[in-house]
Amino acid sequence: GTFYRFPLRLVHGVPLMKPIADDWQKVESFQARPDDLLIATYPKAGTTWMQEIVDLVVNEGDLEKVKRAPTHIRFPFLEICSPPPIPSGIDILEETPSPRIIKTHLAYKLVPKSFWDQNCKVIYIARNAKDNAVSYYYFDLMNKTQPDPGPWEKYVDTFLKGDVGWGSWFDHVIDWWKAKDKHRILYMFYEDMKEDPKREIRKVMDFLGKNLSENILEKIYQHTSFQAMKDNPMANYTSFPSSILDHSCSPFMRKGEVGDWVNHFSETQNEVFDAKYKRRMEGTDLNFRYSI
Ligand code: PPS
Repeated sequence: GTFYRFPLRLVHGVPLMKPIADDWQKVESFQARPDDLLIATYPKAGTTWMQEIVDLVVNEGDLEKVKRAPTHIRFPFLEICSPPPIPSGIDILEETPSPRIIKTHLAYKLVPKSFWDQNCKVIYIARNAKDNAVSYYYFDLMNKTQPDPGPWEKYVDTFLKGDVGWGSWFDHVIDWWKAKDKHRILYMFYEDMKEDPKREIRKVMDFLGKNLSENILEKIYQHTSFQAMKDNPMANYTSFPSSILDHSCSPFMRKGEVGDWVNHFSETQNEVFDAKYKRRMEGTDLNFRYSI
């Protein structure tokens, strides 16, 4: 039913869905293990794609092994606290044997301190703000735990204000960018992955200390293409309860492209966006591409 539509509550200034905020103590005190790998993203930046790549790198291209379970089971979602039948991420993680690969959308400042105490590796993926906003809009339509996005005409404003689940895109990408020099963080871009997937898969292999053959790299590349993942029931979220993710509103594997924003942003929206963007990104050396 549509009754979920959780409201947002601020946690240290970051809006999170109410069940996550209510259970914050549990997230904050989470105990990371040294061999945990964290895949961190702003929502809709390429999490699922990276999860599939990482699983194949870790399992050295074993295509059968990565079909063992759907994405949301293979990679526990740290802070998620969904309505039943989905158990909380923390409860699942406590039962998960090492080495764990953990998904999070948390802003850098909200990541449980134990990840840094344990010197855990993190793979962060960032996506250009305009495509990220479009993707998030469609996701808010289909994900019944998120606040209703309202009409697209207003959504760009909502997104720019950071009044969406997990907060401001700007704070997210900038704070993680600054953090990458302090910790073992591989900072990746969705646009780079689209431009040259094999080059980017190699970066992941290097970061994880896996020296795999060209043959295996080719397999990973084939299996993680947009079309292959869209057709893969273990990667396309169709096995998730449809009361929460309603693929009839918008499929999880929607377009998987760079530059779809041009089909959505009006001229005015684009001007407003660019002005705010300039203000927020000035002084950073963080650069995004809007087409490839
Ligand atoms: S979530 O809910 O935050 O975990 O979503 P996330 O996986 O981060 O983002 C979903 C978007 O990523 C696209 N996607 C891909 N693009 C290219 N190649 C592959 N293999 C791939 N897999 C997923 C997905 O289609 C969503 O983007 P949009 O623009 O909405 O299509």
